[in-house]
Amino acid sequence: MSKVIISCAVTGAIHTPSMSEYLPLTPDEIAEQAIEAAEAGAAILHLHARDPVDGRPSADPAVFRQFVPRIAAATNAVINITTGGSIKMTLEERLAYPLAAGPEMCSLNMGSMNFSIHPAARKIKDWRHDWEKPYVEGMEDLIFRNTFRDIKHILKVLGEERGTRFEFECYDLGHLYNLAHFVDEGLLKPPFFIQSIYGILGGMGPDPENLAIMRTTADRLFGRDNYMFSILGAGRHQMSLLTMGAIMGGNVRVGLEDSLYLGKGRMATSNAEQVRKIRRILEELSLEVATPDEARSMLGLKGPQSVKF
Ligand code: KMH
Ligand code: ZN
Repeated sequence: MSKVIISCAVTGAIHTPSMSEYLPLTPDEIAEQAIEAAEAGAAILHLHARDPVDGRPSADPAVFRQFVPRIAAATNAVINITTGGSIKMTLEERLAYPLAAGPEMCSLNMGSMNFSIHPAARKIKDWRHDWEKPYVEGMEDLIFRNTFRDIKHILKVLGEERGTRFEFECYDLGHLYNLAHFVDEGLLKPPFFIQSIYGILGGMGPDPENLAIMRTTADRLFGRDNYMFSILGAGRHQMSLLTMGAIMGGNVRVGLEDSLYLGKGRMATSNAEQVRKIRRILEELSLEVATPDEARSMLGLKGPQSVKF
């Protein structure tokens, strides 16, 4: 069994400030929690930005630059910048900072889809900011756009032109076939880092059986040696699906982007708390956690030298 890569998705663009007091919003909070998560064992940090004034998702390179350089200076973790941004952003907005920075890794979403947490709005009684309620409820009528041409464009301008490699975010079985299409087009080099995602409303559900379907399909499409399997379980499904995925030989992704909880009825007070919990589980299973440099060699990353954070 090779070592297990722990990714941590620190803040995202889905949860809003009123959903958890622990969700990092400002550049200081994002930097502090990302550094703490790396110190706890996260080898990859998946990063979004938020407006420092009111915590709404932001794609502004000037905001990213208020925390990404600090994280890069304080840790050796792989910095993975989202190209997903928020469901309301244009592709041009989503790519602004990744194109300027040319990171070792970016996320790449493998298909257009419905992507929503609008039912969560019913649980919030008083919202901290005016933007939150319409943002969350508005997801019900939005499409998270990732056309074949969008994906081809990202592979070219980030992959080919900047040496960036990708966390391929696959929310459904069909997304694996989309990935295989780009392999057939000769636009991708293995190993492919497949982030299989369960429990997002609009994607496949959090049934354990789905991990086996994704794993066997990826084996058939790519060959076991040509991809690294990782598991992202949304919300309350996070730790159980990650545990199962690790036993299957997969890697794991935690973080408050994906779940605000540490366990049943218990809010996570930080990203690092979730990293420490999955690390305990992995080590109890006699699995070793990969260092950032081990993750780099497992994934064929270029190293941080040429990155312009
Ligand atoms: N915020 C979601 C709509 C990614 O980072 O690439 C998309 C997302 C995936 O967070
Ligand atoms: Zn993300």
